[in-house]
Amino acid sequence: MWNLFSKKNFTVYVKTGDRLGMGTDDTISVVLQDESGLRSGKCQLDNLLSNDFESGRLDSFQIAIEDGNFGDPVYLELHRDKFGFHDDEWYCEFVRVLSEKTNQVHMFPIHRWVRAGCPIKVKEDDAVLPQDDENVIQRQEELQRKRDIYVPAFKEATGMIMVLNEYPVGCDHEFLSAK
Ligand SMILES: [Ca+2]
Ligand SMILES: [Ca+2]
Repeated sequence: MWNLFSKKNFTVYVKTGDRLGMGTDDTISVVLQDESGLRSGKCQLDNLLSNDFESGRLDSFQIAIEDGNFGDPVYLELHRDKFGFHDDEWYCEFVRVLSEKTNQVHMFPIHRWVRAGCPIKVKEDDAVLPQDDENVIQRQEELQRKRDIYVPAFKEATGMIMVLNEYPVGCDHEFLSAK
């Protein structure tokens, strides 16, 4: 029973994309889930007096999970909630979680824009192909969103150079390499 009284401490590292506009001042939170399905609460990542999640930064945060039975995280949910009226888009490269108890590092690749109110759920070391993606609906929504962005822009663009210039930085990688 002693386990119930020992918190689990984690250090959460978050890498923000390094191009202009990729940083945010919105509220960022994570939910961790272990292999037995236990979920942490929504942990807000916020360092006092620090401007977190700016372009190119690797920020680190300490979080504690009260439930001592919580194991090591295998799933991660990443949330962005608007801080003000402005929708401050954020591009996250990855989240890495260090368990202080086991000294294990858990890597959660993100490599995408995180939409306000639409949490991204990723599995540890997730490198699945699109057709094997467990989060099919999420993937479809992303594709639809890309179409919404790209289609009107293509009509107006006169060539690839202009196309590249007109897109939000970071959105173009998957799309262009998939062609
Ligand atoms: Ca931004
Ligand atoms: Ca910030």
